[in-house]
Amino acid sequence: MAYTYDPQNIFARILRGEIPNKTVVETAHTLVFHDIHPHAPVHVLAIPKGAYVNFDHFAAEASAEEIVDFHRTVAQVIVDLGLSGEAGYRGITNAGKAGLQEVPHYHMHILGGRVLGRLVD
Ligand code: DGP
Repeated sequence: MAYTYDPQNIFARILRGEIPNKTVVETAHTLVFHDIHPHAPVHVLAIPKGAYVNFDHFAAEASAEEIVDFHRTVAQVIVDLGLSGEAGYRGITNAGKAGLQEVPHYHMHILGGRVLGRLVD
């Protein structure tokens, strides 16, 4: 599969420091920041720093180091924000047209802080 990445997408611009963000944590390969339109008391976005359009692009082409860094960072944020264990959370990634993806840079939404609705459609 050939993936086309738009370097002008909003998250690329955030990574270049052209648009401000409320950072939760930044590592060598990953940035986690607060969603501008939160759908829950906790709603953060985790993105790899590399130029990947969606999950399947990231999983297919990122290095093992990037993939491990991303997931370990997300796991630490889940703990640090008090979502681990009983509290709970939801991790979601939208891709393409069917997934209603708005920003074409791979991101995982992490939501928590309230009981979330069921995924119905
Ligand atoms: P998605 O539909 O999965 O592509 O969701 C994109 C999310 O990105 C959406 O929840 C709103 C958020 N978002 C869009 N623009 C910005 C921005 O400039 N800053 C931040 N922090 N979040 C943004």
